[in-house]
Amino acid sequence: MSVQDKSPKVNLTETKEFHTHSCGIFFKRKKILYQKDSDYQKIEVIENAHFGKILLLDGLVQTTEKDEFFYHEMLVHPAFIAHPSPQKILVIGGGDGGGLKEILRYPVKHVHLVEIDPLVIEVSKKYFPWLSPSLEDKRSELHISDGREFLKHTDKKFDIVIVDSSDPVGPSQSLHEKDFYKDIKNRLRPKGVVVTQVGSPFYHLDSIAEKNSFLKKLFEVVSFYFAPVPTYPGGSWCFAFLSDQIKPLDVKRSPPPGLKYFTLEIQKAAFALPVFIKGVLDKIQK
Ligand code: AG3
Repeated sequence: MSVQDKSPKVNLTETKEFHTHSCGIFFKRKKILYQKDSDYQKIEVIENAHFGKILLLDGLVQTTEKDEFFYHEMLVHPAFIAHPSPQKILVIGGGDGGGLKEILRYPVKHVHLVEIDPLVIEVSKKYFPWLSPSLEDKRSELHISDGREFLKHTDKKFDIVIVDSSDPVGPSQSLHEKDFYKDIKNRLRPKGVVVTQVGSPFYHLDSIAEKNSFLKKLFEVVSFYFAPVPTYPGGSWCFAFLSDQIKPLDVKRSPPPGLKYFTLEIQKAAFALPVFIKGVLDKIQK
């Protein structure tokens, strides 16, 4: 079936994200809703006929109105159904509130969200108000700080830590390094679980393999899983589930109602490793 562009032939301009030097994704813009250089990065919100509002940081798509549920549900629910009693939670990054919205579906006691860029929070509250009520929830506490610094200074410990960083360039770079995961590990309560996004299995497999090798030295359980995210490079995204005691397929509860993607069957399926990835990850010895 051929794809027909039924959008009106007006002179729309486009926003592009390059995934390599020769390919990427483009969005015809109905409107630029916001554009500003913050102290950390270029923040943009545009409107596209198909995806609705789209948030980009330094030109990289972070979240869209239409497909955010794939990423945010898969970032949060795999850990939350595997942990015996998730009460105290830390989110590093994720200032748009999308991950927090999923976390607050559980009866958690307290969620600390550490976002380096206050403008990301402000812009998300204004343009993505369906994500951001979570930022005002009485169980959430926001910290404007670098995740690395927060971990160095906090004396708190957490049941689940979610790392919702952007790509390993710009302000998120240090959130992809071994020392950062060491610091997280020191802040875990017994049976603690960490989930972090690690990139596109198609484009970033080398960096996923590198992470695998240092993560395996830190955690007993290092399990990668996958989810479709239509607007991210390659359309499929990879996450790492890390723990010393908890295994992702030993599930403790059903997911909460009202989700659009995640189910118990998805939990099982998501951790299956495709051949080309398994080959690369298995090469690394403990
Ligand atoms: N954080 C992961 C975004 C990675 C997208 N990468 C890219 N487009 N090259 C998303 C934050 C949403 N809460």
